[in-house]
Amino acid sequence: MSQTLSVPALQDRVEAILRRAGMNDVQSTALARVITAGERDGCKSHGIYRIEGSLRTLKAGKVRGDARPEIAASTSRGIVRVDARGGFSNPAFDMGLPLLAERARELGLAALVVNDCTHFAALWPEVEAITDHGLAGLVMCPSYASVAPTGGKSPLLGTNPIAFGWPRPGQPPYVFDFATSVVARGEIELHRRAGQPLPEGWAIDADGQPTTDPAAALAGAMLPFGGHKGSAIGTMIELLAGVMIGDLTSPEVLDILGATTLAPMHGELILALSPAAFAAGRRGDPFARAERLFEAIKGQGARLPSERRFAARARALSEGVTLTEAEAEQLDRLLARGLDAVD
Ligand code: NDP
Ligand code: PYC
Repeated sequence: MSQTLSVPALQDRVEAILRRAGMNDVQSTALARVITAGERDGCKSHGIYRIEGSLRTLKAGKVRGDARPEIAASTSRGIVRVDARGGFSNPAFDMGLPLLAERARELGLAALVVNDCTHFAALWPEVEAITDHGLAGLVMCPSYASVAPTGGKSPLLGTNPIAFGWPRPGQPPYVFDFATSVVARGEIELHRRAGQPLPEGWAIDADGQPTTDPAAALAGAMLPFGGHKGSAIGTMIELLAGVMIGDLTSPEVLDILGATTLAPMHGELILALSPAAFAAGRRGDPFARAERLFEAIKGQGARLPSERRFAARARALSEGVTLTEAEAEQLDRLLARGLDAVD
């Protein structure tokens, strides 16, 4: 039987599972929030499906469930650095956000660098947290080698997500958030579990031939979105959010991790920009001008990114989140057995 839970009840259940598995309060609270937000907003590839992978990574000793992030020394006022100390990225982001916002307001532009973190989550919760401060946000990170560069045949780049947010006074922000592969790897795994073929153009097999078989795709390589354009943006993310911040690139992550069934450990780059500071003394109010642009987009019948997600959120907050029988059973099993429930 399917089961419907209120959003707070689901969050409590997820948090209890993470604590039962041995995570401390800092890690379990931040993770439960982001996993529940994924489920609430209809983003199945980064919702409760991610719990098992997080626990597997914990059991393999590749992430520290007892980590307490700390603000690290930085060479510049414009760069806030947080050491995740081998824990998950989300509590480290939470810790750095207030200082990031303060510096972005002061300087116009500031960066938050998170080092030595495990990252499995969607980026939009972080982008929305930045827009809540009236700032624009740009967030990116590598993952593990799973995407072939355009013209290549084997996994090298990560699925490297990038997300952007623009604050909109009185209404939800403009936010996009996507992998630089055609889709997130989580989508391929969800197709495999559901026994569904992939659409054409998502992946190649281990011989470099196009495939619609999810298992062959997981053994082969995913493809970048938009051909050479996605390939170049994915490479930029390796450079900015890997090499530049002194952290791991996706091929280095895979070498260390040894498997794509575990959550990847690397760094993350978060930029916050003050539209008010950049536009000062120039034409018009940037927020009013942005609204005219959004109206023009919608005026053509197009939708803004995240509108589907915000609608799903509104539904979940009033009606709750419905889990399938298998999902509800999985949560029960993880709560009852803790780390013994995962390989
Ligand atoms: P999708 O292709 O599902 O969605 C990408 C974005 O495009 C969303 O903002 C979506 O808004 C928007 N969008 C979709 N269709 C339209 C449309 N017709 N018009 C306007 N906007 C549209 O994303 P991906 O599969 O590429 O990525 C899913 C998630 O996976 C992301 O949240 C990403 O952060 C995460 N991810 C995380 C990784 C990690 O290492 N941590 C790695 C890779 C991905 P809407 O949601 O409203 O549909
Ligand atoms: O879905 O591509 C993905 C992904 C990789 C790491 C976390 N999510």
